[in-house]
Amino acid sequence: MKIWIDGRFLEKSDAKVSVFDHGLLYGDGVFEGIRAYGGRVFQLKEHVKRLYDSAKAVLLEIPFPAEEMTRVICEAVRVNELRDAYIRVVVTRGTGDLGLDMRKCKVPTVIVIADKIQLYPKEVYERGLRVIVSHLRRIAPDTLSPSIKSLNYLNNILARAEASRADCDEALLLNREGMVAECSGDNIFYIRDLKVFTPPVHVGILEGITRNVAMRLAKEKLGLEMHEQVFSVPELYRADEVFVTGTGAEIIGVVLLNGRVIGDGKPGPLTTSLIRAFREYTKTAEAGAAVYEAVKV
Ligand code: PXG
Repeated sequence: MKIWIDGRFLEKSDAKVSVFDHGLLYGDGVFEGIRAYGGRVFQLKEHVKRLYDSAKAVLLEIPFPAEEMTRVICEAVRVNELRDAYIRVVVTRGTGDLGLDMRKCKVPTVIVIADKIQLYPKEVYERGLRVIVSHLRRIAPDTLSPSIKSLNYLNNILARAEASRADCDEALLLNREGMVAECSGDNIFYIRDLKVFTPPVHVGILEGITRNVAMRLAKEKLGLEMHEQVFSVPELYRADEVFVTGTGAEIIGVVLLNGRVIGDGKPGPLTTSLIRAFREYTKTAEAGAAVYEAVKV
């Protein structure tokens, strides 16, 4: 596997960062997780845009323009001869000294990893996700905005660990007001009476790219009403269907929440239709940049 780091492709064993990199020392940096389906990088423009927005928000200047990042991401897929892939783009503050001062970090470290995708096992899509509500609150927008995809993921990781220890797959986090925010690595939706609901961005969530696609497909392909609305946990208990969206998960039905069975305990019919619509969409030209076709032109 070849990894792009600071301007060149290196073998995995040679692709290394300094122990003085502030990404390691402080989680000072931003990242994106992106999928490729059949040689198409899914929602590439949207992911690159979010990366540059995240970087800007933390005063991190990526040392080349978005167009070049787009090219590097496609090249990383091609060099590794991947079609279905998981791509991780990481931009750290770079190497500095042991202090917090970002001015000591002169050059950001930029890493693009394109690897084989490890899908959730098929049975997870079939049996559905078991979720707990975490005791941890989602980090507040006035502390570190969850809309910034930063390298500080301990809030999410500790919530996920809580889920694992409770023999569940995912953890749902509430905001400081106790309203539903998002899961450790996914956005959350519910369906009731043919209407679809998801928390608005101001609740304090990552504006998921899969979330935005799912919202569009629910409206356009399934003909459902879509509402971005603030809600609390009991509304999920009485929902017809609950599902999560994310680059890793794509779309997965939730069947158990804090010990309450959702719907009839299986992924719901509309969720299943939405998963089908999503899979179809990933194959379309509109869904993302075709990295192998790009070579020919
Ligand atoms: N909320 C949070 C906190 C996330 O980290 C999402 C929502 C969904 O966003 P996208 O844009 O991916 O639809 C995420 C992203 C994994 C994995 O391995 C998950 C994410 C990122 C990277 C890896 O499960 N979730």
